[in-house]
Amino acid sequence: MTTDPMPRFPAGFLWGVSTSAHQIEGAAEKRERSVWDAFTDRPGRVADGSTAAVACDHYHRYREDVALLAGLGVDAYRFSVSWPRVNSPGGLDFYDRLVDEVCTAGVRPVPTLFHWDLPVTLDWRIRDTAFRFAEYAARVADRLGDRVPSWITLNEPAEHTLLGHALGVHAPGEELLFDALPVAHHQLLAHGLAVRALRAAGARDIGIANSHTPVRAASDAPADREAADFYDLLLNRLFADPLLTGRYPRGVAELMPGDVAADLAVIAEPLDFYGVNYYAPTSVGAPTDAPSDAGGVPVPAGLPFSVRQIEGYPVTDFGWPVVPGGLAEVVTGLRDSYGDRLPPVLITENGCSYPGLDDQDRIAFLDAHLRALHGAVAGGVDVRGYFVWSLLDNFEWAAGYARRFGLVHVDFATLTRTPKASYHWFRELLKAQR
Ligand code: IFM
Repeated sequence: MTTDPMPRFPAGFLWGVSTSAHQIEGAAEKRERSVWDAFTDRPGRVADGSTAAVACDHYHRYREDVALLAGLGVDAYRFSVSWPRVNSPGGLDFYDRLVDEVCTAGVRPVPTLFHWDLPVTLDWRIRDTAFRFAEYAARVADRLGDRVPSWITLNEPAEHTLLGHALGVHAPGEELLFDALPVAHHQLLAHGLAVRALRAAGARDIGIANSHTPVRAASDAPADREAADFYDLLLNRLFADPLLTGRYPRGVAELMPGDVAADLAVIAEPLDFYGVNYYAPTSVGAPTDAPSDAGGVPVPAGLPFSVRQIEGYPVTDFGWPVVPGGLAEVVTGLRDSYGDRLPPVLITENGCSYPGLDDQDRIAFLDAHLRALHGAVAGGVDVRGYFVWSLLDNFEWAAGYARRFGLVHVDFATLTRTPKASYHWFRELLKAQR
């Protein structure tokens, strides 16, 4: 890691950390069940057999967690609102208290309205879910809108579609493969309807958090390049194109349910910012006879692509390659592809899983990604903020508690929070950026 000082980001750059409700809140008995509760009840679905029933117990310890945010000196806190909790008595009261606490700490609350914990009674395969989501967004905005300046509708609809509905390794555990495409469309429609509902409730700063992975063809062979282009379409363009251009990539609209032309006008409601979650690039080649592995996710044979190992980079303890330049590549690529249609970008997630309190590897990861991002900003890409994933070690979905992304260590037996070396490093970085 270089010892040169971190270059300065532009004045007003928003520094933050991210979390999500299901991964940290616990207090499952005080809310409706979500698809994730049902999924974790199925034996063998979560690596360590754990559930998020208690998680970090943030529901009861949010004051301690907000004090950690304040101590870090961040400008903004991205958290998510649990739809099943809002459906339950007293649920909105919790977010009321949380938002008050965050504001009192001088931190800007940035809620995400959907981070994968769909009420178990709902189903994204059904179009009506999009309309229910807009109603829910309006309820939350009605209650919190007087203190919340910025809103995020959905987190990573690509992963929720692919992992949850196409491959079945996340909740709700459907293995629909390409029949999962309506799930993507209904989430995008939900996003557009929610943007309208939030604006009608007076919200002025609205975006989405989309995951992006630069896709690298395994070789120059035409079959590898074709497979990589298709993967790029599925993971990146399927979600960015309709939002930013009002069109699906060629060939996709025909696969969506019904006539989607009118829906696309809703989906393309102008955004105030575009959130990017970046973790790693993906190497993709032509289909193989055997299943492949995408960062721990088994990709079955029989699809029109296979996922390959990226060689030549260190890996996190999840096995994900550490490629800081990929972050610059994503934001530069978005600017080049979408031009003026791309609103200002916020990096809504970036981080890594490593064990230990003296997490020098996490410091090196964040340092290198920020330097790469700075290069893109200096090159003219309009990036306005950066959020580390995550404030706390938490329930890492199908990996359970074994993968630790936090700046703050959580002992899941005692729920004691201990800031890691990366927490102190990030605090000093923020001080130097002021
Ligand atoms: O923990 C997740 C988060 O919920 C969504 N983005 C990726 C993170 C790390 O896997």
